[in-house]
Amino acid sequence: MIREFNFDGLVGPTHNYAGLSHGNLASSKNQGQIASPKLAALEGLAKMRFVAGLGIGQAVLPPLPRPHLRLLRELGFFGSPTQMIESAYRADPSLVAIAYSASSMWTANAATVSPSPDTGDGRVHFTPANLNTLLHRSIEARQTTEVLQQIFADENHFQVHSPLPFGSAMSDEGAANHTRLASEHGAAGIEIFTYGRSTLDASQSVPGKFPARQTRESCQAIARRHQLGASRTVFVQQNPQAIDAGVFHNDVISVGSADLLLAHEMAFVDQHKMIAEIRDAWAQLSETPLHCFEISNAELPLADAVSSYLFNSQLLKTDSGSFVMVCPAECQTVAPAARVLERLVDDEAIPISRVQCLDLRQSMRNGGGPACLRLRVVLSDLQRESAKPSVFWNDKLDQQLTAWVHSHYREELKPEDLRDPQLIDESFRAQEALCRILQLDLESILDT
Ligand code: SUG
Repeated sequence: MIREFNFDGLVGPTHNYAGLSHGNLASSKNQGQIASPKLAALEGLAKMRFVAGLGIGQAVLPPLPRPHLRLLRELGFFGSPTQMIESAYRADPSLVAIAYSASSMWTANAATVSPSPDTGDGRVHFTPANLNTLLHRSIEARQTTEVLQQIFADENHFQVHSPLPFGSAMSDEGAANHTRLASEHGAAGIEIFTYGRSTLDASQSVPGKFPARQTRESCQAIARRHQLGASRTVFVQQNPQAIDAGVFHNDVISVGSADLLLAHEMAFVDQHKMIAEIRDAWAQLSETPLHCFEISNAELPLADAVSSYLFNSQLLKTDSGSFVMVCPAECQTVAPAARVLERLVDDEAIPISRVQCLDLRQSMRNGGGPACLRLRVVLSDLQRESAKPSVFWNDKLDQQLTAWVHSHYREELKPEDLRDPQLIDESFRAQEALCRILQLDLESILDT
């Protein structure tokens, strides 16, 4: 059997609101707020528990160790970790926030993943994202590569590539800009790559208010590395108007899984043409229908799509063949979004049988909804058995992780708390304890 596993990022103990992501409206708006790392981590665990309870594959990825001391050293700070944090804080507190960022929780940005039914060599391919656009995210790339290599070590089944070369031309944000459609998870699929700009084609690179984080060239490179057939890949440009309205990743404006695709009408450039291209690619692969629905701007204005994060939902295909849609709780308070959800469930033509809103406010305040918090990996039984068993969800892991959060996480973290020397040890001790639970080798992940 071939199933989808949702690898959720555990929220790290230094979760905070530093306003580091220009173009991500929630991150800018909440800069300086008091964060609760404990609540954030517990909200994340509650989501995993819910998804696992539906019978969907669930697993975890660890937070990356923070502070990232190598970064501070590379920026010219020296001495003990305490000395480096203190001198960096005096030079510029935002450098400390960058070194401490818990942004690895958004594992939709960890990598792009192509499952074996799609790849030329029948292995699962991973390209860790270089996250080149923002410094606090770019420091994830090497550590994520190491984590994925430890979990998916068996080269008979998996290939974990290196991230694409750093530099603006190859900017890559991972699965947040990648959608896989297939009649069922185990069937051959089409992979839709979304990009904001092209470095070679100036007409696709009109500068906007906010950065376009993904390039067409990086998408093409990943498709080549993953050995995807040309007739089964579609490259789609994000609508620049949407990026300027706060759609910094495509998963803020469209979502797809298996044979269902939902997109806001302002998601893509030449949207009608692109949807026709997706339908054509689908028709060559499958005789079953592709359920593709566009939500109009009249029904859900772009600003409400961004504030509710409706498209950042998880579409989970259950054994019955219908979908459960896991949405952020904000969809209940943004009236047009609440009405869209009602319609999606009521409409017989749309295979969504249930909507579940979950409270993920701690992550949402940094622009990370349910879909941002997970990386989808489709695995056969044999592949599942070949991956590291200790990262897969079960009741025991749930209890261990819950206890771990309660004993290592602060209730509150203010921006100035990042200067507190005790946080360094606290954070690394939490990481050591977690690596023992997940049986990961911390030394190799540290990237010192
Ligand atoms: O890259 N926020 C993340 C949110 C990522 C959401 N992921 C997806 N859409 N898949 C980002 O903008 C904010 C950190 C801060 O401001 O402290 C941040 O990095």
